[in-house]
Amino acid sequence: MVNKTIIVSNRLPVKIVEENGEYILSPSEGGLATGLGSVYKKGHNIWVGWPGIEVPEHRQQEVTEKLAALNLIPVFLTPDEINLYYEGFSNEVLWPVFHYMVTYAHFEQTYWDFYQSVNAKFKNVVISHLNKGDTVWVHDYQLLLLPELIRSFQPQVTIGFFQHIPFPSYEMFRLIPWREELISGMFGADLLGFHTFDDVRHFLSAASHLSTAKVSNNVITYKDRQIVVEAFPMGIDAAKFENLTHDPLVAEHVLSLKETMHGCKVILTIDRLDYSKGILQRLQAYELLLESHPEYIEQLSLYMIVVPSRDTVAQYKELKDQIDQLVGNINAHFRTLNWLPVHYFYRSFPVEFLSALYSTADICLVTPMRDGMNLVSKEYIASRADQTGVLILSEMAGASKELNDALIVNPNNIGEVMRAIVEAINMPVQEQKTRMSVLRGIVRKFDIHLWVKNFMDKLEEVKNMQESLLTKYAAAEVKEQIGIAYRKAADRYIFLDYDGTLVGFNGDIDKAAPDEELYQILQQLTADPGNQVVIVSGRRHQTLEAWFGHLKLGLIAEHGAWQKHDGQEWKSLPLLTDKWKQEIKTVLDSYTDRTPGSFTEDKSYSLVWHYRKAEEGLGELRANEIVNHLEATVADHGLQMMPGNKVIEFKNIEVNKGKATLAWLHDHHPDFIIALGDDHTDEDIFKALKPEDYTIKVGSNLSAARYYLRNFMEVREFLKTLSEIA
Ligand code: GDG
Repeated sequence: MVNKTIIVSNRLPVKIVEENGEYILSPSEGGLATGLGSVYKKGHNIWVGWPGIEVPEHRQQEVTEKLAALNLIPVFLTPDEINLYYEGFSNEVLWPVFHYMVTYAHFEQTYWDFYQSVNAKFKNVVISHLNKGDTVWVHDYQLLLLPELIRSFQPQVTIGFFQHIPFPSYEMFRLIPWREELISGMFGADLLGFHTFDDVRHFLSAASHLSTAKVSNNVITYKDRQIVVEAFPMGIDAAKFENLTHDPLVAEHVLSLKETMHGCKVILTIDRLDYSKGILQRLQAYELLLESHPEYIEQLSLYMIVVPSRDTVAQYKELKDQIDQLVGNINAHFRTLNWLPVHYFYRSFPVEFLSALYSTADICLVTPMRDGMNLVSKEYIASRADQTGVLILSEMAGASKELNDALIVNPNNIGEVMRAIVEAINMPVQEQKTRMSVLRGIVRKFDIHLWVKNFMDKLEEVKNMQESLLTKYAAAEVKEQIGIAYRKAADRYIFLDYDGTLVGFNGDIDKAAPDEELYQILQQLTADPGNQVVIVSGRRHQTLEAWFGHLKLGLIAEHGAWQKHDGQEWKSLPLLTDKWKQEIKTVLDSYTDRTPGSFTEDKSYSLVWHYRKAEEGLGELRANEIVNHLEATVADHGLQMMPGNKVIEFKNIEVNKGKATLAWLHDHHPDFIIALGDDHTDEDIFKALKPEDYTIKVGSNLSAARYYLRNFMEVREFLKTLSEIA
């Protein structure tokens, strides 16, 4: 069986109309459809989605067959489903909240019920075509639950998810009554893609607040699976827009447009009717311009296309009325006998006409209040074959993160938008060209084809990473294999980290004392004369002495600054200095004063700033500030700064658990070495040891260690088993 790729989105990339009782299909030419064409049109690949019209049951078979010829698979939806899942939950809950327009949201229980049942309906269609090795790529906010629904049916399948609209900050997202369910739904994917890094950050923040998943950088570990979250800024079919500029039909449109505009400078705006697009505010900026700069009267034309959308919904109808009214007012107020300030069209046009508009417009004004990406801005750039033209772009559009050479504005700042228009009108051609050629380079390079490739390549990479890490879990066979090596050996070294490895974490560092079970395990291990057991910890030597001084153990404290061999005295590393401590401590104390729950631990040769008990998020924020603040000081003193598990540690560069472990082994060649640790300071041990030694990371499978165990309970079980081997 050949593996295939299944694309899933709310809408199929096709337009179906019924003419004289016959269904006529015309494939969509949108950018996404073109980009994904290279995927779903190949081999056995398919695209699953709603065909966009209501099809009576007795004719569904016929439509299904017609679509199958285009590799498209329909999910038929009833009017109720469209109304409640699509118009309702998707467009009246998710759309407004994700665009920071929460006052437009209606949190209706029936919307949610239908959102769940329609996502399940999509799942049924997908799984009826799904085989084990297939890849599924789910698109957008209408299908947030689908990844998990598919995964629960087929756990090994590869699933990618891309969201085309913004992901809001956690404070917005948490308002949704069904927020946890939405996050778990998305967790079904292996790769979650957003347009910008800000969306990624917001998603990771929501994920860490709303689930028990472990979030580290952009990798989420959830139910023993890694989910990668990445930004993939979507591009357009740039070549198509370039080629259109040579189309004779486009040239014809350009001529007639120029005639209509009577030599005025043309400002173009194109949007779907939506409150997120900032259409009213843009009109206000234009009105302000005409009021405060009467010299531009009869010199400018605003060409405004609003594409009809969702106008049966009350809020959209109201917006449409407001736009009509404002355009009417501006035209009534400023028009002259020969000149109309706003040319407004509430309709859509063929792409050749759009291309002509892009070519004609001196300025393209794109000022959404929020936009996932915004493709109009990129299409304008791709259409500027002669490198002139000025793009004014809202900083709230994802595209502003890439298109830095546009004039970037805050769309709420009407005065700033107006000033940007003035700047654009007066921008010298040479500057226009300098900016436009940079913008064109970006739009051409990062086009829709590269976007599809980057996403698919990353998805494959994530799957490979998961598989390579999967083999690292110290499952029963691995433990057995280690057990056999242990039994064969007569001279064994066992290096054990303490916090997080032998005991769980405690908010209060003094409370994580060893318990009876741990003492028993250690006693049993050390009772074997072939074993040399060494605790390698970041803790103070006094603490290790109090807890373990009475046992037959080797002790390494403060990451190696102090060592004690069984039956001997504590010794510190020679030539260490602690002169730097006061300077760093003063800075840390100033952060502690501003971060309730944090404190500084003072060890002989290191300082540790702890924030486990600080408010979630605030601790991380301060930790980042500290890192930035002290970077230079740390370098000056030859120190190292190590961010760890809710701590930042400052210590001399020579002090390192890896070096300490090697020093301990100096001149010894035992026939069995094992090291277990959970923290990234333990990574130094894993890297210092030889590849054939046994190294086990605790709590995560992202490590230089050979294997991992899930938590300290598993470590204890494992050590117990070893200690019982005769
Ligand atoms: C969502 C996100 C994200 C417009 N008028 C006509 C027409 N269009 C085409 C444009 C452009 C597309 O529609 C609009 O794309 P946008 O990106 O601006 O906006 P959304 O539809 O809201 O899309 C958005 C996008 O997903 C992709 O991820 O960028 O942020 O909201 O391609 O050319 N096309 C034709 N006639 C028109 O009159 N033929």
